[in-house]
Amino acid sequence: MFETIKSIGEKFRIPGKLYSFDAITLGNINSTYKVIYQQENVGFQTYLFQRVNTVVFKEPVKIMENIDHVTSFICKKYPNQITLHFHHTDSGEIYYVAEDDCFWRVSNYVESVTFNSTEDLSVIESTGEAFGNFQMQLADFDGSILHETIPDFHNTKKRLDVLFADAERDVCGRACEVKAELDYIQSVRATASELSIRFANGEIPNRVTHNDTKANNVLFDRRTHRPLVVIDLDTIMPGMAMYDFGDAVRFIANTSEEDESDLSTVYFDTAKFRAFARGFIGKVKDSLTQDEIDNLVLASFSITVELAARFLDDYLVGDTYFKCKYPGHNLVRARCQLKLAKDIMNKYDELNWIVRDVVQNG
Ligand code: GN1
Ligand code: MG
Repeated sequence: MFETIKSIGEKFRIPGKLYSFDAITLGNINSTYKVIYQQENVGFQTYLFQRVNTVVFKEPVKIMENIDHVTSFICKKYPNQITLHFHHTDSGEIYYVAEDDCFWRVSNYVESVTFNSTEDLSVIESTGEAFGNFQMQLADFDGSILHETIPDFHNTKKRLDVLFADAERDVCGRACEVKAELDYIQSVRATASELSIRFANGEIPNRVTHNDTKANNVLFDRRTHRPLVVIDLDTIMPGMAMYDFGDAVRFIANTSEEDESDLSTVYFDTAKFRAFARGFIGKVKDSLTQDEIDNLVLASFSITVELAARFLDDYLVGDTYFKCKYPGHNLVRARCQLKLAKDIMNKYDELNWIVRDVVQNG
């Protein structure tokens, strides 16, 4: 790997001598490395190297175009804000396709800390502020210039249709193991699909959204724990604002990890939900419609069921999409998300009440 990293660094004209590299294993799709160079007169300089998963992102050049548009826009509008900068190759591109067809990009490394899970409600509120702010900053960005890099990425109805079609085909012979999960998803299929159907019919505003609002996609200052920058811009596309909210709370308000196998520890934490809602809604409430606000909880439920369906589907077709750390990892992930979805449903009225209270009283 050292030789690969070294040769990629050369393509991006990184000066100095490659000193060390470490894999960052948080993502489920791309491969990311923190790479340190020793440079004359500068000392140690850190970069982020990423190999984009081209099975998932079939047109990676389009992703880079999207990212370029969005980061340039933010950079121009808010020149003092930290943004991601991508390095150019000799031929002036912000990516490099190696001989083995691997797609590489190199950006600045922002010294920071991220939170996978935290009990600190003020960090959770700040995460909400960061994603809400991100959406606000892009409110006047022309979304029509963005490519839809993964078509129907958050089209819950289609995701569920795919799941049931794959369960029918059952290429790995695993469908018999997941009958209970399929039955549950079938029982909530209409409810979980509702918003995506309304969105497709043009009844819900089409906004520029992040589409992967996990808490660890916000970088925080190590000392002050204030948000510095929102990262992972691969899935920036037109979408539903409330799904960004929902995706964030299904991750941050989980009392356990996203892939917890001990389901007795998996709950949807209402205090964490309130903290995130305060941060997010505080930033976006004047731009969201009443209908969007009224459906934030349904969106949280829907995207949780959607992700469960995506994990379950990947399990059924033989684990080809998400990186797995052990056999059955996708099934564990799916069960965890389903447990969470059920708990959101149990707390549905309380969560809606919290949203109303946050909108009125902050
Ligand atoms: C994937 O690789 P990562 O962690 O950024 C996935 C998201 C899922 C997430 C679940 C392009 O994101 O949609 O919510 O895993 N990204 C893609 O952890 O499918
Ligand atoms: Mg991502």
